[in-house]
Amino acid sequence: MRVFSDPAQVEHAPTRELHNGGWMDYAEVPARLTSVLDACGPGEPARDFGIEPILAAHDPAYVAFLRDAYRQWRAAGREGDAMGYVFPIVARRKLELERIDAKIGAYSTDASTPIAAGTWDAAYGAAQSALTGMDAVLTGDRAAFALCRPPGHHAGADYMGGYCYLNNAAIAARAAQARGAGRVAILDVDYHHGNGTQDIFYEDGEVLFASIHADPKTDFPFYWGHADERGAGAGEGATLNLPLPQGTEWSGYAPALEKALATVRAHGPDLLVISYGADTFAGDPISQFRLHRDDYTAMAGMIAALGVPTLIVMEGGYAVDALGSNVAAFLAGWG
Ligand code: OKP
Ligand code: ZN
Repeated sequence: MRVFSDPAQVEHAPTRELHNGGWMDYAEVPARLTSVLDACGPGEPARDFGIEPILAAHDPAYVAFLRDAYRQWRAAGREGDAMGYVFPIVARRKLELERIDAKIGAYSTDASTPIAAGTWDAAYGAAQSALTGMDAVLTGDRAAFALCRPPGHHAGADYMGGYCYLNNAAIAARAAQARGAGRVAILDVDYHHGNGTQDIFYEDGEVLFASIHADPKTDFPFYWGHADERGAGAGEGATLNLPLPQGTEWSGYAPALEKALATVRAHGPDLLVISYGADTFAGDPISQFRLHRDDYTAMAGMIAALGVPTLIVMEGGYAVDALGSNVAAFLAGWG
């Protein structure tokens, strides 16, 4: 399977995140990328499809903010990574804000998504990796792997959050639709619910969003991913959330996957996008499922059996030393 990434993706290196009332080392480290490249081979560089396909999934004012935020942060005299400390729940879009802190708060959901010097270039490169992988699938590959970093599934049309800035899976799905793949299914198997992806397609009946994740009653992102969220308007019924308890092993995971795959099959997709997170791994430092390396091959085999052209997009996975072999085990499911 072809593997795509962009060299700029390693230049995103925030130093810390706010969690449990204190500063923690940032878990979404550049070594994640090199761990996968070491295990899967160097792959191929992403091509540049420009800003347009990014704007098909994201609000232009948000993209402009993201692009310029670090410069504004430095211009305000700040050191280190840009991070917000006030998060509005009302009037988010209507205000003409000036101070960088106010803008960051208006465009983020949390304090675990800092903007560092290399953030924009890395997020842009990750989106281009997803677009390049999508191009491979649309031109005949039965599957391709976009080694995206930073990840994307917590980013909405106009907000960042959960280590995510641009929604790589959503950008690729929109690009596929623009090129004629009308019906798309996005299956999110990261440990965390893909709230940004869900949000972008919530009222879109052409794009199915199905997700298996830790119950948001106990896990980030808390406010999305509950079983009663099923889409709205034309998208009613095209969102499927299957939350599972902490401690879930393959024996509990596999039935949920069967259910998600039955829903994908019923949707009749021309194309499948997998948001793949290896943070369901038993050894993951920030997550609480108990899957093992061989489970990823079984998981992928079940997905590949659908016989639908598939783009795999990298999301989370924080056990850095095991990440490469977990990803390789997943890709091996396509044979
Ligand atoms: C991103 B992805 C632990 C805090 C965790 C953010 C989790 C983001 C996960 N240091 N908060 O879905 O893997
Ligand atoms: Zn995750």
